[in-house]
Amino acid sequence: MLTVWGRRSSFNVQKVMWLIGELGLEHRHIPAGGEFGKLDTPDFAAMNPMRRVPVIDDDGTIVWESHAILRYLAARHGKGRFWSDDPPERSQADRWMDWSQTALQPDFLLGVFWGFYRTPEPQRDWPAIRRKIARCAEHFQLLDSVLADRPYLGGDALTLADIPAGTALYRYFELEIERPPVRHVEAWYRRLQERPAYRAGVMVPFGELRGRLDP
Ligand SMILES: N[C@@H](CCC(=O)N[C@@H](CS)C(=O)NCC(=O)O)C(=O)O
Repeated sequence: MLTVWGRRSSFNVQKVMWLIGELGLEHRHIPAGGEFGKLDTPDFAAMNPMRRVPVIDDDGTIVWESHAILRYLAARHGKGRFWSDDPPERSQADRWMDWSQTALQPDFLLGVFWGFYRTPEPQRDWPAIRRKIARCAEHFQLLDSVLADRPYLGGDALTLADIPAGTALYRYFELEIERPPVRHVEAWYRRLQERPAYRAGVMVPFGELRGRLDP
């Protein structure tokens, strides 16, 4: 049996819940982190010394770090569908996953989502927020040019390449911020919204997080 720990409002948990939905895996979900706590218990620290969510236990195999979990689940249960066995093809997914984690996520999730949305209005650092919004506009324009000739980041079908960056789309398009027109990204977002696993795992209303700097 697969068990997943993590609150559904967590961006990193959402990536994992989306893939679990795509794979149709039976699982048990245990809310943890934020208001649900549990991360400071010895049992949780024994699973993940970083005391962060998501964490999974797949029949005794414990994995933490969202991208490590995505790769593990795709390799273990995906039969090459989301993360190819062929190294050149697999690198298509890996490069977009790494780019999302090291470029898009710091600018969008930390810079914009935390800097703007999760920070109470009087504490917002507007020059920094504007710089990060502009960086995100550049990131999404770059993705727009890539998606001009393919429906998904890795090519013709959904793969792990889409999951980290695709998870950012719901919040990016819901926030009241300036965005450049990015019609290929918007078409990709519409394609993702047609997937029940995306709607269930990622399109989780986040109003409760506004102006809250606690986890
Ligand atoms: N690099 C880690 C980051 C994990 C992380 O920072 N998770 C956040 C939620 S997105 C967390 O556990 N925050 C503490 C909390 O929710 O209480 C990953 O990708 O899994």
